[in-house]
Amino acid sequence: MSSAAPATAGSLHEQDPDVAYVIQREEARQRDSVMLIASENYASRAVLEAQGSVLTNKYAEGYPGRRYYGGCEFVDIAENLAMERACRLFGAEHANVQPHAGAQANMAAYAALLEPGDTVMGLQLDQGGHLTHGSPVNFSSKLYDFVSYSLDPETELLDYDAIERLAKERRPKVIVAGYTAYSRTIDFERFGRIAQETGAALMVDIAHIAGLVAGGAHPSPVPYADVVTTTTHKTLRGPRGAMILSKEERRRAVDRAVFPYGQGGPLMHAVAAKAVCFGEAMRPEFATYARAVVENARALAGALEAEGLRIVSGGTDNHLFIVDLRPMGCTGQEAEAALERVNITANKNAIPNDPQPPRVTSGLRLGTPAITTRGFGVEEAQRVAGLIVRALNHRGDEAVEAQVRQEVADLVSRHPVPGIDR
Ligand code: DSN
Repeated sequence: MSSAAPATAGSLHEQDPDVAYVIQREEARQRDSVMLIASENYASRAVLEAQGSVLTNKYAEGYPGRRYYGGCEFVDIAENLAMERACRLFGAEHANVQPHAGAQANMAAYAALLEPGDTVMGLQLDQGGHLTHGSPVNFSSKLYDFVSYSLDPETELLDYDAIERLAKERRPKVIVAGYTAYSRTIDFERFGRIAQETGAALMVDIAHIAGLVAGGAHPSPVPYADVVTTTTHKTLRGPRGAMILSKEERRRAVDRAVFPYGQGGPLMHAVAAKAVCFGEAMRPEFATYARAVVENARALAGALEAEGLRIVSGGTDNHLFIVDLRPMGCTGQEAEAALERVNITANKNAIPNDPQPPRVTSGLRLGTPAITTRGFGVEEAQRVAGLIVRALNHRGDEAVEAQVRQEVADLVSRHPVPGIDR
């Protein structure tokens, strides 16, 4: 008797060895390298399990208790858990946990606060902003009239007086704060005052620092911002995805801007994994983790500076910093490739007012969320600095690169990765 059931009963390894191979090799790459990409982290086994669950099979357009599909009683529990935990974790009045990614969260936040053509202020991309903060190649600048603010060229810090002057002159409807490559504490209270005095709404994108905010290692924008967007997979150490926090009065506008304006069916497996992540971030050990991320970033930056490299703005208060490679006669592109050869993963990054084009750059962005998750402390961070300097100073010297690769292997072998090594 023939069966209509598809022949898909086997494990991934049995059914599709090609894809199984990719996953196995990527696991090994993540385990065997020193991951210094500031926006990456290692999610826990529990987060991975929730995200890899049968919840991926479920359609749930709408919101808990108000769905367009039957059978939502269990995914409703997951979404309510995620919303309640997000609100408790960040002290927020409302959380929308459906955005698929940071760009979608920002698109929805703009839609909730703006009409097409309205004026918005955001930090220039090459100074540490984000594509969705008004880059000419992104929807944000096509839909809205973006006015960019920049860093003080001398100090490479946010210049709040200049931001206030620009806001008074241009009267934006929204001011965007929160960045992808800014290593200093952001004064959200001052941003709140500027927004209030100029009649703007304040939107803060904490995609990078959300875990530090949750863990008390960076001040929170929630008391001052109308809307806060974040991804959930960076310092927050959850599944790939995003969310929007807002005041209660913005709930309806935010929810409608996510669904039905910008998205269809939510990814309920990701929503459940976000609930797991928020639960983990509420534990006391997460605050210890957040502090350690910052300590490690300071140790790494300090050790590189001691070796003669220039750190943009002179240091870091958070999980990342930008190294100006010009004193080494090296571009960001060359540095990224040289580090990759010794199993240290980082990304090239523009320094403020970079003379090099974006594909080349004069800088490297380094971050410590992932190495801290696997248990590196200050001593290991300083050791990593030494390895980076050796790899860059001797780039192309195969013997030195082999030695550095061996030292990287020794270092990572002593620090198992949660979610990969059991
Ligand atoms: N791509 C992210 C980062 O690396 O900072 C921002 O979206």
